[in-house]
Amino acid sequence: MLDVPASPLRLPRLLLTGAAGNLGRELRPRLKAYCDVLRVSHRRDIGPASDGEEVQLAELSDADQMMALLAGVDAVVHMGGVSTEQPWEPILAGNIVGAVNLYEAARRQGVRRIVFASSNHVTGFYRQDEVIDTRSPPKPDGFYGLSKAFGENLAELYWNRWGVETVSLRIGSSFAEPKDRRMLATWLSFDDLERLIVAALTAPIVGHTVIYGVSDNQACWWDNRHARHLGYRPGDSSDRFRAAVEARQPVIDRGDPAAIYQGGGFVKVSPHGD
Ligand code: 15L
Repeated sequence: MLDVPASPLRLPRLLLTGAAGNLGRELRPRLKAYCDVLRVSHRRDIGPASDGEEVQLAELSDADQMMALLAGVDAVVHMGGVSTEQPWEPILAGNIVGAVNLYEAARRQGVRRIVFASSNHVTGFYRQDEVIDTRSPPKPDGFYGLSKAFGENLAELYWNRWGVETVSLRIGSSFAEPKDRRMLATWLSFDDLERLIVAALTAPIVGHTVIYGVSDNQACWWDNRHARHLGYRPGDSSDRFRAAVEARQPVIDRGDPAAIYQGGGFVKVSPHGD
């Protein structure tokens, strides 16, 4: 958790969706420092509200529930929805219908800014020997990455047509520490995730900005120069884990698609279970 006594960011009411997910659980205590009231939401029970919180359960695919969820909210950190490769039906409900419901509710409730948890899997079929930026054409590595590309396009539409601002975070691998060699390049520490969200909420104007969510790793495939205006400065790097990760995984199979493409194992997960 960052030490934020003089944070310039203080929103009256901030909504966190997907509060019971992996990153939602990590963000829930952190985001409280940046708002008077943190509204936390998930589709299933997440227990009672603690100090400075209000809990409101909602199903992303239910337009009425989403409309109620966004009432009175100043900004949204949208971590809800499906976060791995899965069959089409749950992805359709959570990430396609759910995203449309979220943006339509934001438009009608007058919410000005959304921080959208997109994913590096929008561009997962670029190779690990390529460096890309946020204007490189999407190359999704599955239905999940495709749904996140849709979410980014939706954000672009709602900005151009209706002035709802979004920062789309193409999150790399946000875990306590990198788990394998790929994550030495894709790792985003929890503190850097917090820095990134604060930058996304604080920058005076963002329109629709896309940024890769990644720490200051020595090896990296993503160039964030088109998002410099956000002022995101990572404070962590995967380098201190390198020796341990390489010792754990000394050999890379160069014929394995997971070692060739940026999306890693996602490029070979079948959404059909075959
Ligand atoms: C993601 O988008 C997933 O939500 C997460 O579970 C990780 O697997 C991450 O990508 C990754 O690429 O490592």
